[in-house]
Amino acid sequence: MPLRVLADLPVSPTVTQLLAGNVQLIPWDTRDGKFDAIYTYGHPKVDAALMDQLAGIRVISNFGVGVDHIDVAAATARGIPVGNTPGILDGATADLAFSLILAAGRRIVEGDVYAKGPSFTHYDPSYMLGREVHHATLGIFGLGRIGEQVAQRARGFDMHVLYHNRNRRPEVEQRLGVKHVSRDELLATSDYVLLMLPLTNETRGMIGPAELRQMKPTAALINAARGAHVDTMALTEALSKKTIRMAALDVTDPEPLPRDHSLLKLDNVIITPHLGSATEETRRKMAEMSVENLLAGLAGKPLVNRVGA
Ligand code: 8YV
Repeated sequence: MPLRVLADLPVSPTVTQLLAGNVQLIPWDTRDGKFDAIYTYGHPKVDAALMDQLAGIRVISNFGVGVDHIDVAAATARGIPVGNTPGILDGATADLAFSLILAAGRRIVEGDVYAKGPSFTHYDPSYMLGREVHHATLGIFGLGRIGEQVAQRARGFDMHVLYHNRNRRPEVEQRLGVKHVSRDELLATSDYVLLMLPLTNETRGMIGPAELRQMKPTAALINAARGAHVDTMALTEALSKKTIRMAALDVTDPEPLPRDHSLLKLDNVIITPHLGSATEETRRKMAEMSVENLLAGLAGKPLVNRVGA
């Protein structure tokens, strides 16, 4: 009998190809019969109740590094290893985060729409003035693997880089010339506030009305991590009232936003549809690593990358 893996279908053709008929992927809403594993491609919720319903599964493999949609503690308590894909997507995600910084500073998206639209009939040097990126201050919440790569890119733009982490990283401070500051100082002094940290109970809702009020009126909020770090209504209000200048978001809460959400009507927000790691090269590596994790777990072998190991 083929191994049965619950998966939020459709997965990419690359994943299907790599599985090469070794396992049968079963649609997410199916719950009958015996299951051997769970494969999460988007971010379907995997909680203790699901694990108990599918008793006997040997592994949960996630396509991606963030596992906030999976109750890892519940999996560990049940002896189920959870696999993810760290490391391989850092460069792509840092590229995307940096492109959001540039787009927010230099009004790239708005400029594109204008240049292609009916109103652009006359060049005017006084329109669409942006804010500089070079020599500006970038404040990174979450100087992990990806945050560090953003800091490295920021050096090439002569930016002053501040960061706030639970744990300081003296080696990175020295190597990249970044400065550890308090949460309050980061918010109050940064021209670009970048969220680049995992979603946990501590970080959920970390940017609310009070934090937005602490930011400079000229500042931009950049989120390339998880939408739920930010209170969406508070951000919508801050952008409408222009208490901050701009937001550039690769993630939202909820994701996607309802199509009639008021945030979508504002012209001082840029939203990309969770493209952080979406390059051909990185997606291929993510497919390979997540499939390796899945097959290892099914075979009762150690995962290539096990969360919390
Ligand atoms: C993925 C991500 O696109 O790795 C993550 O945590 O958010 C993204 O890189 C996503 O997980 C795929 O669903």
